[in-house]
Amino acid sequence: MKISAISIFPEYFQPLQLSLIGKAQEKSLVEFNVKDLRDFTHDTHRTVDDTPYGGGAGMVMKPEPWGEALDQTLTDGCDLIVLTPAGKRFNQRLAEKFSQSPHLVFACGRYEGIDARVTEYYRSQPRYRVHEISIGDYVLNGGEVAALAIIESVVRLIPGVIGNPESLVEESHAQDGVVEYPTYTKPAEWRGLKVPDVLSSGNHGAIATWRAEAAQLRSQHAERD
Ligand code: JET
Repeated sequence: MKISAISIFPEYFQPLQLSLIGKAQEKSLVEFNVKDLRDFTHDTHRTVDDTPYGGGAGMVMKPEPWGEALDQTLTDGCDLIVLTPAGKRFNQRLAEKFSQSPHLVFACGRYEGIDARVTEYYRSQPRYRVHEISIGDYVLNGGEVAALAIIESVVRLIPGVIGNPESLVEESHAQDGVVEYPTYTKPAEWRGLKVPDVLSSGNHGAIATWRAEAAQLRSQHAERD
């Protein structure tokens, strides 16, 4: 899979060289291509923003640098992902869908957002799929951190990236693709707190029942939506 990102802070993507994702790149399972939006400006100040039509606070990202950057980055059949708090909420189902794509392109906006004609224009091009995506109901200074979260969740689903694919199988059987029961390791007692006896019983049926009940209790306590 190819993953491109366009940002005025390409250094944000440095952590992709670390750990499992760095290894995936070394194994050529994924190829990253990060571009600086300012490289697609033509004025001496490398301007990427301007004042909003209609007035109001803050600055809006100009469409021309985005158009040039995207024209030089998008490929036929790719998925363009625009990070925005107004987008569709990202979840494991979308991570699985994006993991099937040949090429993901992340557009990381800043300030008060990107001129709305940019997504409008690329949506009108049938060779691309455009997704406006939010990672949650809060405001970030830019899309970079949201893109990193999505990239991590997608890349770990690419076959060969995770050493033990059993853990992916276990997750996909669980609700929303997440192991929701509490987990324990040694020691059997820590600060007066004991590991539930059933987990050392060797009775796999009883363990499965206990985990299902514990997951149920946990989901009642977790705040959802
Ligand atoms: C975000 C994503 O804050 C989030 O996304 C980054 C961001 C910040 C500021 C402006 C912006 O503009 C995007 C745009 O797209 C058309 O205009 C994006 C919060 N949850 N998920």
